Amino acid sequence: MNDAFLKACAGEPVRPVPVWIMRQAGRYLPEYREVRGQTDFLTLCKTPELAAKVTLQPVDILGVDAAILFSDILIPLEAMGSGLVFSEGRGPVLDPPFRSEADLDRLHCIDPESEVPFVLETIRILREQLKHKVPLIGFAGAPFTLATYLIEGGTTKSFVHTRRLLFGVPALFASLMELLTDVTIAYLSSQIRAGAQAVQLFDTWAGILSREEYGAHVLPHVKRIMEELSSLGVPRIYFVLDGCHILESIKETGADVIGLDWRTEISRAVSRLGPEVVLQGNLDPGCLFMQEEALRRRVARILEQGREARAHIFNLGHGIMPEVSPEKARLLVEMVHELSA
Ligand code: 1CP
Repeated sequence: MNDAFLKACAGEPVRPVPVWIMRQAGRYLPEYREVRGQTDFLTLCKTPELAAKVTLQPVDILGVDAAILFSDILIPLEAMGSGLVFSEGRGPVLDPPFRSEADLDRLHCIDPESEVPFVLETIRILREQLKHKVPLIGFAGAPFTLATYLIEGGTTKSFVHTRRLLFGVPALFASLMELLTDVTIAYLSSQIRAGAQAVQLFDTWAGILSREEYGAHVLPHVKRIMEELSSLGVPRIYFVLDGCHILESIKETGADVIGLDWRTEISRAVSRLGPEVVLQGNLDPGCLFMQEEALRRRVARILEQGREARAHIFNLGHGIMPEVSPEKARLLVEMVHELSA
């Protein structure tokens, strides 16, 4: 098996630098659209054979150094007792939204083996199919990011209901965060027991908070997740979008690998956090619209900065966009390998 990704996670500066792409299985791939054309998104997530099939697509088509389980961060919320639909135009809808104490009674901590068995079965199938290929990454949404979806009832730009609860009813917000932390620990532990060889915690929206608020309302929970998972022996990656202002707090979580978006320069992250950090990232997803030579220069610059860290895993700074050509994505993977060989 190609274990470059796992070595880099463990702090070994491997060459060529391993690369995978956030949201690497998805709509930019015609092969994904083909499978998705036969079924709706939730059914795809809940059918292990199909979820495994689309997980493998980017491994075979792009040549990435890791596979990431095909699922969604919102899946455990449905198992907790929330309604969940993915509507074509509006994105995810969680109904009814979480707004009061009474809403806490509708939700429970999940038993992954009985309530999301399809996720664990997908992992077992994938470990068998990936045996001679690449490692498998499991993942979950972090408590704050999950809380925003529950409270807003879906996607948002203003986060008004989340802010109203966090600042206006902090005790209730804290109870929800505690519950989501318990769920995340149970969920990721089960994924690891089923065979996930690394886990990534996605905290997409935590960057909307100030450093003070992040430290008070989010950091203790993420720290608890990292601590509880530490004995399971797999690397823990933590990704925050737009987290430049809370970088030191992100390090305090205890994650093994810190995922950066494109706004946080790798060199600056190293000078702030020290040369012992292991970093993942951080090409602007928009760079995949560049011409080949311009793209190559960007990739080379990121690889050069990555050498300042203890180890570096190449990735985009956020998910790949559906409008990107698969050929460009394949070229990116090839470039990373070539330029860092
Ligand atoms: O129509 C479709 O095919 C559904 C589109 C889609 C896909 C392909 C959704 C709905 N989720 C996914 C897969 C997915 N989501 C993966 C699969 C593995 C891979 O990376 O290949 C992963 C890791 C996620 C994670 C995820 N879902 C995050 C965190 C990462 C990030 O991008 O910030 C978030 C915030 C979600 C919520 C979600 N699910 C789907 C959509 C369109 C969204 C975003 C909605 C929003 O912007 O609020």
